[in-house]
Amino acid sequence: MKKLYSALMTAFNEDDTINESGIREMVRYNIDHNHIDGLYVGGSTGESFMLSTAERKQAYKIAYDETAGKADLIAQVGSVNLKEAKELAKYAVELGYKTISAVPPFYYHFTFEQIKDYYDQILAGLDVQLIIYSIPALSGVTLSLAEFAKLFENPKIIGVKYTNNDFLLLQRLRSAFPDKKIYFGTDEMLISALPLGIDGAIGSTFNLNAARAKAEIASYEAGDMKKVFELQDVSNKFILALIDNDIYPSLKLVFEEMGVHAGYSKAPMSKPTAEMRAGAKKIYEQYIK
Ligand code: HMN
Repeated sequence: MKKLYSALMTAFNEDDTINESGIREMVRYNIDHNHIDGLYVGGSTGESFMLSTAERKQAYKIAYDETAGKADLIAQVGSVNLKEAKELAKYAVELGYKTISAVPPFYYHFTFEQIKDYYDQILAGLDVQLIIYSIPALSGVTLSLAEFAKLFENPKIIGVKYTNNDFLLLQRLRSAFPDKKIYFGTDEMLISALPLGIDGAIGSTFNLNAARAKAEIASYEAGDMKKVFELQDVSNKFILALIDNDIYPSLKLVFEEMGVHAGYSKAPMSKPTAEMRAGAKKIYEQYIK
């Protein structure tokens, strides 16, 4: 059965400090209402690359406590500061995370050897499994099939969170590595990834749209492609409306409409304007209510 993970958001107060109760409410909603298989903590959706090391640790801890074993957890520890990535990985493992994930080191156009060494160093001495976080559009790092093969030689590297619309590479990865886990990360293209044998999906919009995504996966498994298309079509209207309204703050605004106090996004992300609030209310009424 394919798994669905929500990419957990980090709730902030208006002054950009972490809002602990907001994170707890979103975790609970995912568990109690979405019956989600797992949470991806500290990724892009968590606005993690704007957090201090201490704040990233705080987010892992809150998510771990609130989940209380009721869903799988993956801690994204990647950082261009390798020392920070290692410290975060160690911390997550000490908390009890069984799986971590890491974006490749970015910004400086590192060589593949440097990228490989980064992963090996993060994993050295830790009893944990790792999922590569491949998101070329944001990280600027594209890994080839041959490079994935070299990274996968490390038995602790069990798969990839694939946020990339290169479906040829996705198909080649599935064919070459039937035993590695592949979690797809472009929610609006789930329909195209399902036939390529993904193990599941991890995404931001599942926080609010899990029921529709699960129904899409179930329809795919039942062979009902007409239904798969219809469900993806509604999901895409919802996702594109969120993107138009500024996705991360808007996901939180829609949560607020549902009575889940998800707080704010952190600057330089926008604080909601009256127009964004009105947009989110409309999205809620049209697609979620
Ligand atoms: C994470 O790292 O938190 C997310 O899982 C990333 C995830 O792949 C999302 N990508 C980005 O936010 C860049 C998607 O869920 C994305 O938000 C969605 O497909 C809408 O474009």
